Amino acid sequence: MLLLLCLMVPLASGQGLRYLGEIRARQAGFSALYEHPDPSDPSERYSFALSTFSPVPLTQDDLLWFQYPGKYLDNIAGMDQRVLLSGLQWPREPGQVPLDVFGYEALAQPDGFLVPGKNVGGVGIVDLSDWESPVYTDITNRNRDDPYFYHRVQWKDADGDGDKDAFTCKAFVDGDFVDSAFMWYENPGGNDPGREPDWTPNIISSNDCDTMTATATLSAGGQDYNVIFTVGYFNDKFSVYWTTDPEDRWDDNSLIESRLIDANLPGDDHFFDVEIVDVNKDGRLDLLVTINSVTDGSLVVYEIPDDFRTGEYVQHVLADGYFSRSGLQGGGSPGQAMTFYPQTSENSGKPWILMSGDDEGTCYYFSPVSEDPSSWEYEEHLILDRGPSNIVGKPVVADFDGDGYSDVFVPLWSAGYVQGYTFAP
Ligand SMILES: [Ca+2]
Ligand SMILES: [Ca+2]
Ligand SMILES: [Ca+2]
Repeated sequence: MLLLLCLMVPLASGQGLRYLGEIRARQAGFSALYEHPDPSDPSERYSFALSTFSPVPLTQDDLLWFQYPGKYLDNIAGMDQRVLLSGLQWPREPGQVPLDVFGYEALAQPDGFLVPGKNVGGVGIVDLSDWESPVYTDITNRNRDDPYFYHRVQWKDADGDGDKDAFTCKAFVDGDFVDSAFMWYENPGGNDPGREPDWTPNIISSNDCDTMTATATLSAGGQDYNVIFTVGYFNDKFSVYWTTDPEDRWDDNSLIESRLIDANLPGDDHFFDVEIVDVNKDGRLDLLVTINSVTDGSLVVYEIPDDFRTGEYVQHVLADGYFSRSGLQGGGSPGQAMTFYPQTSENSGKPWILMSGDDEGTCYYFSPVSEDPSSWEYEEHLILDRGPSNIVGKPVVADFDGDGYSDVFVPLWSAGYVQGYTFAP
């Protein structure tokens, strides 16, 4: 018991990161940075959304909103926390919708997950043009067919009509049975497509991607391609998709190609998430990937070859040995990882990495040991350890108050808090 009480206090936060405090937030899951257009004050540049969820069937969940948290770094418990939406079904990662999609500020909120009674998901658009009364519209029509869940949306014009369509992956999982699709929903255009339900679905492929995606522009054979990397957590596949259409259209499947990058994970390991970033600062983009596992999860990099279509993706393990302590079936570690700079103006060197331990109940950051591009060595810093039976959600990092130092918020799902940290001295 004493040990547990000790663990309730954040452990030594590693050099440079300072604990600020915590605020109550029940079942805090995925947080998502939101950048306000044209802020008048540096502390009003960022807010963050936070999905919360209960796995209990037939309950309903909230999407929370933290308005200008940079104004509250000296009073984390007093942060401006609001319920943006209620009535969701196990919501996954919220995402800011680019302003040019609808012409107003909006979030995409995918929802639904494994448990019967909560597995009928969709993708909702949250119209934020009136902050006092957000309007939710399901563009996927969750009652159309089987109970699919959704995790993330990318915005890209698939059919060349000038409006951006919603690329996503959906999955239906029942025991060992998986049915999933990489697909896009066609933006219907017109006056206000963000208020139009039931966009037309277009399936690109089945049983490859089921959860996360990331986009990049890559050159190969003297040509630029806007590519989409896809994660198959349940399918155990990690792939890249591109179109050979000269106008970058994705509405003819015969012109879409894909390449399986890796499908050789051992045992109960699963691809979790990917960020596309030049990790080792050699001038070439890399894939920062977390591999979630019950027993030996890892943080890895795949170097993107000169030709992403044909070359070899060389893997480097940055850190490993993470394991689930939640006691939950299907639990694994680590969760998601993202790059950042502790001082936002000093961004010429290798980026640092923030990583959630997920079912390990931890959160970490990693600093590069060397600026040598051939070095993949990192020093691991433990930010917090809530002990066994704890799950930590997706953190968010940015300079929220505009003082030049990055600040970090970590959702503690089981404990029901969001903790704040800063790299400011
Ligand atoms: Ca379109
Ligand atoms: Ca690189
Ligand atoms: Ca700051």
